[in-house]
Amino acid sequence: MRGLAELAAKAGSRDDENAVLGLDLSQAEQFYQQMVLIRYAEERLLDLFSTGALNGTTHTSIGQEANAVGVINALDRSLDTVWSHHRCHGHFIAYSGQVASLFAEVMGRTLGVCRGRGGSQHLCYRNFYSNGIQGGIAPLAVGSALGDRAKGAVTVVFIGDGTTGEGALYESLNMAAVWNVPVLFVLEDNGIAQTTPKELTLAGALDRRAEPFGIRSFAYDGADVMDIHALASDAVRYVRHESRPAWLYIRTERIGPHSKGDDTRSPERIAAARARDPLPILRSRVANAADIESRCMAIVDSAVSLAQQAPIARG
Ligand SMILES: Cc1ncc(C[n+]2csc(CCOP(=O)(O)OP(=O)(O)O)c2C)c(N)n1
Repeated sequence: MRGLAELAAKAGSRDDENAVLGLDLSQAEQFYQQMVLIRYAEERLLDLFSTGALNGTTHTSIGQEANAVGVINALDRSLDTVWSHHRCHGHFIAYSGQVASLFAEVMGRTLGVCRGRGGSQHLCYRNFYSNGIQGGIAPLAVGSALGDRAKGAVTVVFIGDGTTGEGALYESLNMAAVWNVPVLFVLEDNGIAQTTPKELTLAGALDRRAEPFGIRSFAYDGADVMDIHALASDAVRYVRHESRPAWLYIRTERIGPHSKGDDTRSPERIAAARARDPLPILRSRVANAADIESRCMAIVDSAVSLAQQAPIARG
């Protein structure tokens, strides 16, 4: 086994991070690389779960990669803050480029981004935080955005449609509006919360949910990462320059199950979700897509191997 310091240095090096995120590539290539990386990493996590290699549960964002990549690339990673939830791997990878640290974390290894104690849902790295309590991150995001306001920073908080049933979200919208907090609420509406279709629990429209609080809305229905990035950039500019909260609604599709095997949707409904897969939508516009896919597979292979070599976190 190699020394932990050497493994940690390899997993956390800044240069690796930029290469993993494809920051030197054209925008289309960069976004494609990040989306493919998220997809391959999450598919591998599901495989690893089935062999008992993970510590705890996992939720994947397969089908929703364009939201993470489109929104997070509209931010300044060194200044702005991201809050995420149970379905956080895509947000985390797009923010950090830390693939080995993610695998190690979810596998309960000391090399993990939270030393193997946080697991899949509780990641903390630089200005990125995730927590599995639905709605719990909304007040935390408003507080951190208020604290960072003087720096000119923007805070983004991702939520799902089911989380619009949590009262803490509305208290957060209210205070964000009253205090002029530079926070962008991003609602990824995949139409279902675990196994409950939104029509059974949510009244009213979600795209303008924040307007009664005087919060400006931006809305998109689709899976083209370029469109999402353009709209998110407008929203982030507005939040930063006006020092006001905003609401970015994205109608999206979850292709995979809620967590592992728990998909109660009909085959037709799942096929409809697959028809809006963001990867093929961008692939046709990326010249060297096959090279990018091979690179992403190699990154994931090496991340898993690195994570497997690290000691298991104990106690
Ligand atoms: C307060 C709270 N209640 C219940 C749960 C269990 N839970 C985890 S994810 C989830 C569904 C979340 O749905 P949504 O907000 O639409 O996000 P999605 O899973 O669709 O991404 C539930 C009920 C939780 N994590 N926190």
